[in-house]
Amino acid sequence: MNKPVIGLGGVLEKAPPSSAFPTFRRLFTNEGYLAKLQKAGALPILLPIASQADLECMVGLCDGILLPGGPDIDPSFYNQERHELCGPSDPDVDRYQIQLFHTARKLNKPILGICRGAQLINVAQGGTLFQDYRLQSETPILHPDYERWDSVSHQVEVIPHTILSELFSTGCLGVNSLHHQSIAKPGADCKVTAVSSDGSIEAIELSSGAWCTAVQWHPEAMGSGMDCLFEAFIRKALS
Ligand SMILES: [Mn+2]
Repeated sequence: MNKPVIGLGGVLEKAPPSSAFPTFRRLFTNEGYLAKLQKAGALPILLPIASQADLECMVGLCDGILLPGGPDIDPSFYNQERHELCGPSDPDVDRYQIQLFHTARKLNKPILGICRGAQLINVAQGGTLFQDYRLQSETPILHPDYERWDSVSHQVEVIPHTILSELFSTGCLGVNSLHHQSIAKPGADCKVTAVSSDGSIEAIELSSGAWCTAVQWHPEAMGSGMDCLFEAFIRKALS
């Protein structure tokens, strides 16, 4: 069987003091994404920051693009002043991943967004974010629930007639929750596909172009019940 190549937009981080090269910046991703993609039959590769021409060549070699979790997007990308509850950002990574998203759309590649990836897709489409989940609701549920990082933290209502509702044949899905920001105003063509009980947008899909679905939770950290999301992505990458 042909194995599709999935390009990942990495995150930049300064190497920790314990590293042999503590002053270096590194591009990395977490193993969970790679493991789930490999389990679904894909060949994952990490894509570096590059010129537009080189990025188009690299994305052209890929059958799909995964936009993973990571730090908060700089609020300037959605025309807001930084709120005190907003976490640290790296505008270089934001710019690179937004460029990667637009390049993948231009080349009609399927895209899976996870956590920050979902927020990034929304921002790239002109939407906005809540800079902290407590700014959305006066009675929020705990979205940064790090104790239950790999198990169900809260339920989401899955909107009918969406990619998610076809994949998970249930209107109510238990998900983990490791985010402190969330989608506020959906961007162009961003259709909301899941919401939590406090009104937080937990998933979107794009209503135009190639298959693009994005979730606010972390399916790569959950059990095999979430594998169908990666399998659906890989089917689209193969088609
Ligand atoms: Mn949540």
